[in-house]
Amino acid sequence: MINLIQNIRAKIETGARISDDEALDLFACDDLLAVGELAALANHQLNGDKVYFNVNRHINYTNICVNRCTFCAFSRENEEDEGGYTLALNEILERAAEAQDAGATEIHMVGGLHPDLPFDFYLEIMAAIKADSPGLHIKAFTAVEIDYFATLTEQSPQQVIEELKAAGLDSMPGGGAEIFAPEVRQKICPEKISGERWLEVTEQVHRAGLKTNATMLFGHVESYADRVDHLSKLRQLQDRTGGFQAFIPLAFQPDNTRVPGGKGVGGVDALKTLAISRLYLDNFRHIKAYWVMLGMKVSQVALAFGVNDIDGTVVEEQIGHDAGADSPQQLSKEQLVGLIHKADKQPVERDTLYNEIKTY
Ligand code: V47
Ligand code: SF4
Repeated sequence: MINLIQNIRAKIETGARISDDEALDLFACDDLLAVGELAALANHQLNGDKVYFNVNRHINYTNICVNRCTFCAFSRENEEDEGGYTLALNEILERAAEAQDAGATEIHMVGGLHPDLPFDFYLEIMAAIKADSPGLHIKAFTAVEIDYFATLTEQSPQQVIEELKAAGLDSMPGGGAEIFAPEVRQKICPEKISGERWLEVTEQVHRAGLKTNATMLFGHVESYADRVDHLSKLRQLQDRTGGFQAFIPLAFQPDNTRVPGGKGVGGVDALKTLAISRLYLDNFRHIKAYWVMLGMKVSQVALAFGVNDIDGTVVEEQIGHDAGADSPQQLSKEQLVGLIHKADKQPVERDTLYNEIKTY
């Protein structure tokens, strides 16, 4: 164990890459603080003491979804199901305008794969938000939606991406990645596009000039080897495109879900996973703690475990809260700044593309 930590330290200090086997050994390592210290060192080399946050608003336009992933407590089969909804264009615009008035720089917009909404609806949303609230960066959809729109319109993903870009899409979040391994996907999201397809579509998005994030849903039925495989595929894609901005490990919330044996994530596993992500993904500049899923306390401690981004104000979150997340619905800018300061770090408000807006 001592050898493992010493070897990884030497690699971090010389900028050498850690191997898949070393990443697996780190997952098996009981010395959480040693792993965290290495991740903090790697992060410090990249980002110093800065911790980024942004002022944003999530909008989930519909929870009607043809996929019905077993880990998802948010989705409904149709509008008649209890809690099923689809927002009208004017409701989406109201939320975006409220966000802009509250100082937001970003709209984060994703939703279910609705069986009846036409592709034009999404183009209309993009164009209307841009016309109404031109200051907002629209970060929306994932490789899963792009593939769905391509099927819907009988076009290639490239054509769909170009149309969305022309209508106002500025970048994409990192959802839908889950765990790439096919055996795991079979259990948690059998109807969703394969991991291979997620990577392929994301590569096309990067080639079209849009930045995206990447996520990993962990703490359900996957093994450590599945996590390392997931990280490895992301590192390889990032080597080819450089299009990823942040990596966001999403801690599985088990309430109201249908994952057989899915149990959720403890603090130790969450911190170790964030730290190993920082160590392994040497070509990702940012590792983000998504406080909605991790909770406020683990997110704050994560800042000493290699994390340099703590997401945003969020305002209205459904996906995690429907699955039992006990975090607040939103945080104010002051709460985020306070949380970062108390971890002895430098809070920096950023825009979606990591341009610095203000240092606190
Ligand atoms: O793809 C669904 C996950 C994702 C559950 O890119 C769940 O900046 C935990 O991708 N427990 C959507 N997670 C959220 C997402 C995201 C969030 C914040 C920032 C960014 C970004 C992206 O939420 C889904 C899925 O992986 N999810 N159900 C659940 N029960
Ligand atoms: Fe649909 Fe996304 Fe939920 Fe899966 S995670 S059921 S694709 S909304």
